[in-house]
Amino acid sequence: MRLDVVTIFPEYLEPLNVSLVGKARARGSLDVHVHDLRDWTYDRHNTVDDTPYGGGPGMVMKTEPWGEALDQVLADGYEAGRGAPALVVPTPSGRPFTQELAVELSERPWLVFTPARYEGIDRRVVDEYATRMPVYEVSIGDYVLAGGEAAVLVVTEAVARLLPGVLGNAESHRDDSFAPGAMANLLEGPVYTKPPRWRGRGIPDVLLSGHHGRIARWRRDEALRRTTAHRPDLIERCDPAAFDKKDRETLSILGWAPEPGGRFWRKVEDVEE
Ligand code: JDQ
Repeated sequence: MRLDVVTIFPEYLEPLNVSLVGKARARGSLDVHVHDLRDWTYDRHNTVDDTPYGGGPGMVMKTEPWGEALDQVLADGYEAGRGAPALVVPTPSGRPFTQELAVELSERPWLVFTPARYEGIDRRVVDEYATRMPVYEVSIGDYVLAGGEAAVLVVTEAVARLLPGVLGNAESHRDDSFAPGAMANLLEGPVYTKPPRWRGRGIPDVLLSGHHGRIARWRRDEALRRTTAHRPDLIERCDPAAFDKKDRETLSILGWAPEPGGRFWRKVEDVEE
């Protein structure tokens, strides 16, 4: 997979050289190129921003440097015979970046990222490239960053670990929470390793019991406990068929009961407390 990133802070993308993404690059599964947007400015001050039409605070990134940068990055890629590019535009007003979208992006041969600063990029730039290629405007969460670079690192790491051969076998065959199509998207419960006693704290007995069935049940119950506590929305949108008899028992102990349609809904008694 080829990745191009156009930014006014190329040094912010240095982490792409290390760890998982760095290994993927070293192995040849990933070819990353970071470009300085200011290389496509021609005035003395390398201007990339200007005041917003309609007034208001802050500055907006100008059309021309983005247009020239993207035209060249795209032309170079087409010349090298790469597949169809997709543009990935981090923005707080984008569609939520999910594991499902990470899988979709990981199946593309070539991603071009446009992390902005200030109040974002003049809208005409996205509108223009959207006539030529798929454009993904993505938000990595409901909080406000100062620019898109951190979002590029997040998206890149989520995508890179899905590329064939990037993770070791042990890691790659685990079934992730949030894997699309998983029956129940539950959060994972706690994990433990040696030593068996640390600062007076032991390991749950069941994990030392050797009873694989009981261990699996305990893990499932812990997953249900964590999910109801931190992400009740995941329980509410679950297919009721995802819960077996024991799951229902556990959910009931946690204060959840099925509504008439079968979906799980928090018990009224708990809401009123
Ligand atoms: C940019 C900004 C508009 C703040 C400029 C470029 N999930 C997520 N949060 N924040 C971003 C993404 C993000 C992405 C790119 C960005 C923020 N800013 C600052 C722009 C309104 C508020």
